[in-house]
Amino acid sequence: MNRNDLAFYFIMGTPNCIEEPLHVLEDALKAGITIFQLREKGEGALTGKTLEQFARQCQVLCKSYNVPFIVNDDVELALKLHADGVHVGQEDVSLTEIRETFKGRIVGVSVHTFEELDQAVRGGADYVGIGPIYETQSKSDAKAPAGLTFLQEARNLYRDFPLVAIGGITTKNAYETLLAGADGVAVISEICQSQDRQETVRACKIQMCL
Ligand code: TZP
Ligand code: MG
Repeated sequence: MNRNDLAFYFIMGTPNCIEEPLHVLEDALKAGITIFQLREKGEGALTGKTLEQFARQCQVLCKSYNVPFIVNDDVELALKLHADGVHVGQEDVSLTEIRETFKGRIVGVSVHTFEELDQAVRGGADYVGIGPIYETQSKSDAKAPAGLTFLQEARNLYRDFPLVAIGGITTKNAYETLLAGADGVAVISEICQSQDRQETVRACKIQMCL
């Protein structure tokens, strides 16, 4: 994968949005997100055919902006849609099971410990998500905020492995995660809850010197 694509990682599902989800995504794309993950979770989340249809619409939008389209958790959907990649957590299907299937495509893994990080790197993940760095409202089963320490330590251990900071990332704190060693930030609510999404993405990118 192109590591620079991780610089501004937008994650969204319909339950995260206060306005029409496809408008939310298009605003984020217009303003310059570099990769997108469909994470359809929580109350009112789409399922089945409706989810597939929505996912396809997101995919078409991403393609038109030349932005990679990643599917969270749902490996079958990712395969069916020929998504650019898949992102899995520790409770999802194992990396060993999917690495071969997603050959040449992006596989991301969420990690919280050195052991998980080590397994992801050895198992051939393309990047890992590290978080929550700060307090988040967007993940019901989120672990306690870890601050920047684990991210810094991960960077010291793996000088050259793609790391993405996630959890409570805002325009104000995005840059410090880059200083701590992240290649990029993954953001849900800062964009989805914004009254001016394009401005939020642009402001965040300026803060990160992107
Ligand atoms: N994984 C760790 S924190 C988190 C996920 C999916 C949620 C991030 O959302 P927000 O709104 O940017 O804090
Ligand atoms: Mg998961």
